[in-house]
Amino acid sequence: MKVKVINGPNLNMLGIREPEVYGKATYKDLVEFIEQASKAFSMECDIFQSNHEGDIVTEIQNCLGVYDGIVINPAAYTHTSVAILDALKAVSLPTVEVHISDVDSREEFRKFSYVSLYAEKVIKGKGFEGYKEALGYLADKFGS
Ligand code: CA2
Repeated sequence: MKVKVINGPNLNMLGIREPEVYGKATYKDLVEFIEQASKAFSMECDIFQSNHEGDIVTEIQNCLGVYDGIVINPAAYTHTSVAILDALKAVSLPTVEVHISDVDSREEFRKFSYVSLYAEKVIKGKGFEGYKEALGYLADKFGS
């Protein structure tokens, strides 16, 4: 199976600022972690990061007919973006939402997610392991 992993704004800053919230590992470390995890599940996996809402919408649209599932950490757009929710609904692919931090135990505004209105599974507060769990969920679903 083929999965697209999409990371939203500022996740490219991992390891550079706020290590107390997001850990010390860098975005490059995250990419390597996801690539290793996808190999362990014998999946094909492409990883995309953008700081721009429209680019994320386009990337989701381009998944149609190419990927079997999506793992997405929409970052701050989680809490604001109807456009990303609509794009996910439009392509209608199995989607897992991942958050590195436990958004429920942070500020009030992080408790609501537009993407959760579509995602079939949401993983919060498990650090990089959350991405592995998300890939494992899709691997189980497709029996890869
Ligand atoms: O916990 C997560 O994965 C989040 O999606 C991360 C977003 C935040 O807006 C969500 O509420 C929860 C923020 C990503 C920013 O990442 C940074 C990493 C290092 C330094 C600064 C920001």
